[in-house]
Amino acid sequence: MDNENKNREHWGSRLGFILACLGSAVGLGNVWRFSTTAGENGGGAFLIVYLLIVLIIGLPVVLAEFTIGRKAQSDVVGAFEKLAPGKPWKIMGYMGVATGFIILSFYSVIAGWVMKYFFGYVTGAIANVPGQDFTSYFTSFIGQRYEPVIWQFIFMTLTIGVVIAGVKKGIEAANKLLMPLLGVLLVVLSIYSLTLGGAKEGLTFLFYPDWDKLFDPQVILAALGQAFFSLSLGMGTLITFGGYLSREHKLPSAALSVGLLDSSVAIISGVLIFPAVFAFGQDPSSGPGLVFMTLPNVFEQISAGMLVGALFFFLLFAAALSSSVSLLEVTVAYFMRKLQWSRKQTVVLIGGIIFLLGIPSSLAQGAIPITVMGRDFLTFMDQLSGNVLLPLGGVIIALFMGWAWKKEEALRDSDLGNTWVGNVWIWIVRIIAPLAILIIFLNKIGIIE
Ligand code: LEU
Repeated sequence: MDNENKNREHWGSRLGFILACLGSAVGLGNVWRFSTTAGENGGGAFLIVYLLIVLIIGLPVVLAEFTIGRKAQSDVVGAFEKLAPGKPWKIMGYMGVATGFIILSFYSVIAGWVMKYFFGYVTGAIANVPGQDFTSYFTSFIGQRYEPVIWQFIFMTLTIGVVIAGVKKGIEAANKLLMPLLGVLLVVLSIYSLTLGGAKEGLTFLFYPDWDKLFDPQVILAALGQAFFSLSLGMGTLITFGGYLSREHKLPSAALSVGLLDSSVAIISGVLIFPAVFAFGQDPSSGPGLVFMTLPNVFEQISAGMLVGALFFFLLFAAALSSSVSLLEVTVAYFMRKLQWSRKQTVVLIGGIIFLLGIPSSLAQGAIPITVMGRDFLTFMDQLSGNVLLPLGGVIIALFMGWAWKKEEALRDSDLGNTWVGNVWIWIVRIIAPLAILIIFLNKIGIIE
């Protein structure tokens, strides 16, 4: 073992590693993005396609990221430098670091809104919204100059705090607490939601299979995109986390657990949101606004609404925090090695820069009209990362695994061995995954409709 490896931080346990990856995967995206996309794309039919895609394309790429990370024992740039010295693959690493910066900058803005709502429910301030007009309440709040930035600052400070504490004492410990809590809250709230009288309609909306849509290319593309975003694939989060894993932990079952649990959380979130939305005659397809403008109406009308609202926004906050921690770690791991700085110094510097980069996203919601290519700054950053950088990263990672490694080494290093599953995996990362991802990519940037 060389010096670098000896001093390297590692997870305390295999469970800690799985929970940290799950924490990264389960985020703001699972709670509303899954429900909205499922609702718009045929409910049950979407669900079938989504689960197949997670299994056939998502999990193999998750396993590829884990394999690359554990083998290299480095950050996302270092991994490619180490495994393919002098080759251009490390461009992927730089792209991953840039994507971490970009996503976290606007993710922390939205997470700040979640915190504002959480405190609104805890203090009861939300009960006094004039005329229960949550649409005006939300739009006037995000349109302010200072308050949303202050919440974004608080959220970034918490993220920074967890990452400073390190891999084992910070990220692993936080997820060991947050993930089970999230699971319990999610189940309790969804059971409660099913008692509100909209269960039949809500579940039909979410699960009814519109069979015509099963082969609809639009549905397949939507499911592919959702799987990708939800599993945090394509920017090296899982490479970075795999880099803190020691040799004795088996990778395929870890990939399977993360994929299945992430999908379960998405489905249970749908079971929480839709029955409640239908029970109170709200619009299930109000998209991103669903959480901030529609659900408060629901909470307003139920007897323990303030408590349920507080629990719901706490759940969302916990999910967002564990994802933001993983985004910050991708960039911090790289700069710590590059600058040879301590973890603390690096986290404060990089976290501070990301906070500053997020300010235009916050201001662009009404305070100052900052637009890029006809979109407000937050939407631009969101689309640039989700629609361009993540899919492209996924293609490169799959191709790297499939073509830059000898087949025998790839099979050995992934722990799959020369089995039929191993061989299927190799062909998925060589051909099927890159091709499929390329199709979403081209579709999203509008080259194919
Ligand atoms: N997987 C996360 C989510 O669903 C997003 C990722 C970019 C950290 O919110």
